[in-house]
Amino acid sequence: MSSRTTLSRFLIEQTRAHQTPAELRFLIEVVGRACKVINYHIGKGELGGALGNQGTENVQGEMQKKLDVISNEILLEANEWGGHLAGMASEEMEKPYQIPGCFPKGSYLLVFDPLDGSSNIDINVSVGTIFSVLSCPERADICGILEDEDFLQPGVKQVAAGYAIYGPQTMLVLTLGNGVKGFTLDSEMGSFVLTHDNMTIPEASAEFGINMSNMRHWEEPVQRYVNEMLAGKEGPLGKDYNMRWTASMVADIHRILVRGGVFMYPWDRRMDKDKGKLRLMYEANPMAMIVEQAGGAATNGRIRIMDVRPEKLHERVPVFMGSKQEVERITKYHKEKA
Ligand code: AHM
Ligand code: MG
Repeated sequence: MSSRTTLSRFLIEQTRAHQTPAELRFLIEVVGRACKVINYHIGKGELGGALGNQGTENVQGEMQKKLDVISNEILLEANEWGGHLAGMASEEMEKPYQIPGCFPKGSYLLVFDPLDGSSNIDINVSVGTIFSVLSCPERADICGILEDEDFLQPGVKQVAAGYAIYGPQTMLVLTLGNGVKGFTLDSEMGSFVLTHDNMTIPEASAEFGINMSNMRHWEEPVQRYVNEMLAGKEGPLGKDYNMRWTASMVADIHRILVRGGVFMYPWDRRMDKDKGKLRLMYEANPMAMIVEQAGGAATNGRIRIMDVRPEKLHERVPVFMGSKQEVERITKYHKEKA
């Protein structure tokens, strides 16, 4: 019988080799289990009656899909009773989720975007779940109510980050701060199996992803950067670039982890000063940790995303991440303009 490394076995081995705390190991297992349940509901699609709008708006003022709400519930319910968390925060909820008093509390905070790319659900294109794990700050009244401030830690403080991608194959991609591992869901066995042992992003690439329909609203450094790529072999870079954009950040970042490239969601003139579309805590920070752990880079155009000090739970940030050389070039253009 071939010995396959399941997520559980991988986590136990992490404890032996890197002293990963048992509580964190349990947390990751629970998130993995919740992602399997989300995967089940997404896979059912119309058969499960879960497609379409919920008819409500989230804190961001966006229309919620039924599956946004279902995925959020699944993650909350799976994680509230195990005693590993002090609290949770979700892109879909205005305030932090308090662990009910009947359950014990742990020392971690779980932050997530339950279903990223949800505009793609109804058209049967990959979507995902993004999560980030922080330590709960030590406070005397830790048994009391968690405040937004408890979560407002820069990305460098993350102890783990990951995403599940629900696509042709469902995968869990994970970092505990020592490289990036990819696990593929074996649906018959019901387990995530290690299939991508050392995910790395090449330093150079010739592929970019950005919503080009917003081009007229970008600032000059982004216009310059993209125009140079569009100029191809005949331009200053002397090579042709390819463009890919799925409008699911999880799918776009997954592609970059597999074959390189750069992903961008820049500031544009319709946004608040220095802000972006994507959320720092739920999307940018966890993806930045994964991308950096895979040898790539992630900035907001000026500084490393993981160094941004969050001021609000639902703060938004411009995002440039992927192959190092590309991210360094676009960051340089921003700095030259400053
Ligand atoms: P969501 O979390 O509500 O799905 O929004 C985030 C998504 C990202 O996955 C994606 O990169 C971006 O929004 C696409 O937005 P748009 O198509 O508006 O440019
Ligand atoms: Mg999202």
